[in-house]
Amino acid sequence: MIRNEFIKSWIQEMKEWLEPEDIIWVDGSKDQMDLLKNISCETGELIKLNQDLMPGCYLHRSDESDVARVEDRTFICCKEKIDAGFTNNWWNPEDAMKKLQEIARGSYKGRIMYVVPFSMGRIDSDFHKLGIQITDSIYVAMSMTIMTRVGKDISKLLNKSENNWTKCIHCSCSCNPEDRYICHFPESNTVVSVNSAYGGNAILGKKCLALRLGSYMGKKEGWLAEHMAIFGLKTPHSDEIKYICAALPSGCGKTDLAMLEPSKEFKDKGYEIFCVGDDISWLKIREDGRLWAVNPENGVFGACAGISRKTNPNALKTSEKNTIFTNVVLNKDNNTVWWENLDDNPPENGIDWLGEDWNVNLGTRGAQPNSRFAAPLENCPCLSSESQNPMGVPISAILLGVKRPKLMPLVCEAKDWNHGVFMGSIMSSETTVASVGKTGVLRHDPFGMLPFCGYNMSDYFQHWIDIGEKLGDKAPRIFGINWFRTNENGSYIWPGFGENIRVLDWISKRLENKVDAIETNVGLVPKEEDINLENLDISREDLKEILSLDDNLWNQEVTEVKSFYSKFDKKLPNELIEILENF
Ligand code: OXD
Ligand code: MN
Repeated sequence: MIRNEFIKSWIQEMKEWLEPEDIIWVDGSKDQMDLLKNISCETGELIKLNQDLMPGCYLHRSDESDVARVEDRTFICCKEKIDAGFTNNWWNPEDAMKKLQEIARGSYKGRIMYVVPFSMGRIDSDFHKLGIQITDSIYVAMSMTIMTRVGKDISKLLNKSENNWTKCIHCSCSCNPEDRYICHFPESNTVVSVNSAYGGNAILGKKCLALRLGSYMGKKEGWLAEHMAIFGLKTPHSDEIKYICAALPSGCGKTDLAMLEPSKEFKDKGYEIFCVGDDISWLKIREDGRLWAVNPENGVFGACAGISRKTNPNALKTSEKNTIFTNVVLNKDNNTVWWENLDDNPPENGIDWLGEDWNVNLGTRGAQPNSRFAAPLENCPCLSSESQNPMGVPISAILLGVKRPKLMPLVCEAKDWNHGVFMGSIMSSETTVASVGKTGVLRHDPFGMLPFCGYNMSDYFQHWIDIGEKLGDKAPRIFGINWFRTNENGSYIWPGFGENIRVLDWISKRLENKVDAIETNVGLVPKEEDINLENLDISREDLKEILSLDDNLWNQEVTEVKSFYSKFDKKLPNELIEILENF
């Protein structure tokens, strides 16, 4: 029962604006979730899958035009344009709100307004943020229940929280791409998303609160909100599990890394990975002077494409129960799901993501390339025992990953914290299907945060430098990784997936000061003999190639980065400019 007067008057305001037929408060209970699932099966918004093989699993199909994040329609609506910075689309808050009010006025007519009180982060942690999402989409309401923490205890806490929670307004409207806007109002702690029900645009606790508004709050309150997976690494050469954060741009393998199953020989020797989170990390300095990370999410919103028993068995197992799939193939014969590359057994009688009869002989794709699953994090077979620790986990290393077929080495270490911040600031990577637009286009994506930093990026880099200064010698070490170097045929040279444990092994040995490295322009790269290639079908020559840096390409990169840096305002930190000028 909500008694908070701020919430009551906001709900009243929303009712007057959106004109719902009725209101349902979502309480996160299993009974209510079952009821919502039943209702959505009746309306056709969900399809019940084979409950013997996939208990609690459902399939949803989206509007054809609504399958990914829309960066060109995502706005930071703060008073001063400079506070959004040149990497964001800016919109004056009053004009933006006026337009959004027009678009969504009366749009809940004949529909139910689902009210979802939620928390990002555990509420028994000092590190959580409360929000209330309203939505007219039962699918979005259910997805929020999987991805965030929803429950009676959260409503109780909200009662005591006056106006200290994020207002998240979601209106599906007619899903018209021309009128699709994802707007963030950092100064009034509000998100408004209209005309999309795609997770990244509509599950507002995730990218909108935990990253865009989160990064803005973090800057003000002295912590970091990052697009990073978090995992524990156990090796036979240390008694201690080392916790690592990994920033990779969307669609470049954070989930695969966070749930990595080491290849057999490494597993047999005692290497293990424990997943804490696969997409977002909130980091703060705790009393011991170290940087600690929590995963503010409670679920995994994973990409299906590319996931198979070979590439990421743990993600596959994570999606085996209580999961909502979106835009995959329905196998009519056994009522299960399928997507390209899952296995060599495509359904003979399938229905594709558009709802049409389908089989491979048609030569078309069955699943949408950015098809997704939303699953409870607790399903993950390699979940870390620390994943629910309210304190989070202490971070020993930060990895910065890119998809660069020709340039960056397989792995290299930053010379120090500020050099690591420089490495993050110059990250460029190829675009993927996670956002609308061309894929495979190289673009600057500092720290993988280009679409998610809710304020001026010069200030963001400064914030990183300031955090490093406070951490001093307790700062995590920073490493660059690039699994994606290709040969002259365009094939990946490094096998990736479970074999990436070999690179993590080198990183862990660096952390324990067990191996030396060679200083190069990009940072400290491994000696070839320090990367274990035992039982791997890759030659020392190939390894040499992917550890190397082509001087010509590097010089071109420096020129390119200079031009990128010249777009920043005067607040771009001198520490970074000096590093660049030394090339
Ligand atoms: C995601 C993304 O879905 O980054 O996590 O787009
Ligand atoms: Mn992401």
